[in-house]
Amino acid sequence: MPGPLDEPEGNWWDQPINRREGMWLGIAGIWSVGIFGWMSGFTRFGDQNPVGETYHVSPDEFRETVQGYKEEADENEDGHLIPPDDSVYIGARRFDWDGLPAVLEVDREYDIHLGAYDVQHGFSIRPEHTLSKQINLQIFPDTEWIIPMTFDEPGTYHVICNEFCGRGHNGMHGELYVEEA
Ligand SMILES: [Cu+2]
Repeated sequence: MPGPLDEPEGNWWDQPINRREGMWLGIAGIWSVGIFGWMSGFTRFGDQNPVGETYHVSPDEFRETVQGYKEEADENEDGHLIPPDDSVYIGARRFDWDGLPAVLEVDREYDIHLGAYDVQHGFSIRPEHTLSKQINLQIFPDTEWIIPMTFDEPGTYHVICNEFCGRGHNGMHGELYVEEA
């Protein structure tokens, strides 16, 4: 009996295709075209895509904006920031989050302004009771990204960097406390 590495015998390369093989090739072809269409449909109709506007801003400018926001914001008894209005500013830097921890109200729509002071960072928000559930975004220096966001469940949300940014990356952690109004 020939082994798997032995060449098959006879003229095996120009046999006519049989009915089953043709059927499966057809199914695979239709499936390929279908998922290709699905892919472009996802970017057009899916509401899972990141939204919001982006602006060009220098890291220093953005740092100053966050500083101004922090001075305007209130603090609760634990020293956590309470945004003065619907705008929340978060600056990513090696290796912490400027503007966190912050306290937000449940069911209120905020504009989350994201930016980085130095290198590219990842922005992942995970509810404490379901850490595997997450939103996952990228933050770039030179870009301010404004994302409308509403938290529909109160609780503690962990903010972690998920883009390797240097030696302290694994400790880059902040918190959002979502509370009843
Ligand atoms: Cu990082």
